[in-house]
Amino acid sequence: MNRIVPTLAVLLLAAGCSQGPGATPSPGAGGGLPAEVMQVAQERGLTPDDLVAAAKTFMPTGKLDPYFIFSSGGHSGQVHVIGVPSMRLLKTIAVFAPEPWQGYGYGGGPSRVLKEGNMPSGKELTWGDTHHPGLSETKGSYDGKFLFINDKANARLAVIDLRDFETKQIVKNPNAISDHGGSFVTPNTEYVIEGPQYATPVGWEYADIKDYKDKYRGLMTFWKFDPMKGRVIPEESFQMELPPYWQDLADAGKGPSDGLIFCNSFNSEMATGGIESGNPPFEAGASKNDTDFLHIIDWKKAAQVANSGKTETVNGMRIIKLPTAVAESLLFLTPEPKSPHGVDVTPNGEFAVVAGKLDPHVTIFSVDKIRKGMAAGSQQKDPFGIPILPLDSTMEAQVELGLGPLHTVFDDKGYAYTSMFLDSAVARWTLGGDYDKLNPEPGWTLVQKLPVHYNIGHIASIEGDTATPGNGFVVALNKWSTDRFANVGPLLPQNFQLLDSSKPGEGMKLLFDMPIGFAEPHYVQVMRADRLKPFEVYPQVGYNPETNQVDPKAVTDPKKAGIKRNGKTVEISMPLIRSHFTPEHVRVKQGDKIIWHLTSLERTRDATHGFALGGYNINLSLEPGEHQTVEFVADQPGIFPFYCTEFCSALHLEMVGYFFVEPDPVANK
Ligand code: RUQ
Ligand code: CUA
Repeated sequence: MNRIVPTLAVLLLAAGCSQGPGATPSPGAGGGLPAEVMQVAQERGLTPDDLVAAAKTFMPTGKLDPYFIFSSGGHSGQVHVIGVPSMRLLKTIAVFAPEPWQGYGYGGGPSRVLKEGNMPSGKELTWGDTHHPGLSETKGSYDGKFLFINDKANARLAVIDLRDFETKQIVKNPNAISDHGGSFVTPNTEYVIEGPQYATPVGWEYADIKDYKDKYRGLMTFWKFDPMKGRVIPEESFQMELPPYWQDLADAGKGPSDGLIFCNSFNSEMATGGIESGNPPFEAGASKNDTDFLHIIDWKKAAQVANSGKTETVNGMRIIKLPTAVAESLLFLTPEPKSPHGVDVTPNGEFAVVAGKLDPHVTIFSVDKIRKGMAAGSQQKDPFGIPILPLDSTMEAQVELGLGPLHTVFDDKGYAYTSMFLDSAVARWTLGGDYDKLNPEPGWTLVQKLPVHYNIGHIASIEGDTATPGNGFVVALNKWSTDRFANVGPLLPQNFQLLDSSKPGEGMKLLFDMPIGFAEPHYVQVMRADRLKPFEVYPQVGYNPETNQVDPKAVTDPKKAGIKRNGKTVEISMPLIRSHFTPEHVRVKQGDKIIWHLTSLERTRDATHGFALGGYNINLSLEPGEHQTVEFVADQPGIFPFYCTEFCSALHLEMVGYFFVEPDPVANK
């Protein structure tokens, strides 16, 4: 054996993967470690670091991950739930796109949820570009109750209930078509914020691009959230007009910055493109100036102004117009280095960290200085009359990190972690101010840069965007994976890399690569698993996840199963339990309106049934206790078996029935 063996043994022992009490390993060469470990390491060419990484991430069967990643699914329109540190995919939640496994969008309640998100014109939308998941918060910490996510392509917001991990509501922004700076919540989830991206005329007005400055606007939406109902209340929500500067990411203040929202912009030049007509292309026009504007919005005051009626209602939504926002001192600007991307508030709420794609620094703004500037006002104004607080009056520090800093998260040891897109690295640096004492290095200092593979976008740490971050792990969300995985053709997966950040002195280490073969996740949040208390089965038989109540039409008593005809409407009441639907013969006539109530009587965990009706594009997932109603017109005559799509028992294949649609002789003449 070569000299790697004793090193491995020591490392494995240190990592706690020697035999525990009760274990009966075979005696091996490595100080009590099974000889097989050494042999495998030799055969596979594993380094000591590899073995430690494996020991830190391996999750034995039946053991549970202590953290959950809630990941945007990018333009798959979904959300993914992943365990940390095992990086096992636990669930995909359908949000903006139909998904048959969950019976999402194939009849039943979820189809209604999807429909709510259609365009105001009625145009159907069946995909979304999810960017930023936002977990609900109480006092600035995740409370494990709800998850929100935005759709950048169509300006929509979805509400997911973490009791059953299902999408309950999609709201279409009534006045905008593009969003980005959301979703994120105010510290007690009073509002869910949906910030804008590409400016357009408000509320589907048509205006030529030559009227850009006068007619195009950014629009920040404050969706009022009712935690008891678990729904956004559009009537109590409001919007605020912003200048057409292409607002980007945003974050809500907390602690001393509670009440404020910070929002970047990257086209304060108001470039309007048109390369084909000899104009500077957007990429040049929108990055001409050395600085753009960090927007500071007083949302608490804005809510008061909205509620006092100083708004204009457009398409049912109250809007604080830009002149009102200026007159009421709701909006301030301060310059920030050119083409910024992320703005992230430190856990103590004292600083906002801005990372500029084209600037090698992170710029740290002091909330105290900003508040003083807001109180004093400024003679300097932008073309819309918005006061500009000079950069030297609001900035606290700058830290030079390298190329392409994008986003920053934090831990409980006074460190910040910034993703470096162009460098393909994660930069760890120290926070100053009150954080200065927490770690050995002086404040505002770069301490490590760890290469990642490759082109990192967002970054996440344990609850690292809250008032109470943890520590131990950082996740790098890499856009490119290039050579990290086996070739699966020219469309490559993204790469989530798990980093060990638990030992500052030793620096961060790479632990694990997880291929993400389902569109580009932008942001993720990592939450402690013990904050969640999801249902194991629905709490009562007949529970309708759409309403979070027992459905009045639920068939909780098998004796009430049956078929009722009323004119041309046929109502079917169908309970299901292993391994039958009752009734098994459903006879209707072509052209009948069908209202089909299905109730799972199961109380056993994981005893899910499906309900598939071939030829009618219907497929439901009925979890234990769940009730759903499907409505459709029996417009195709014929004999259609309906069957269960989950292998639920030994007699699963027998869980079937026939839907007889008797032809209408007149219609078929
Ligand atoms: S944004 S990295 Cu929505 Cu950074 Cu994608
Ligand atoms: Cu029920 Cu298969």
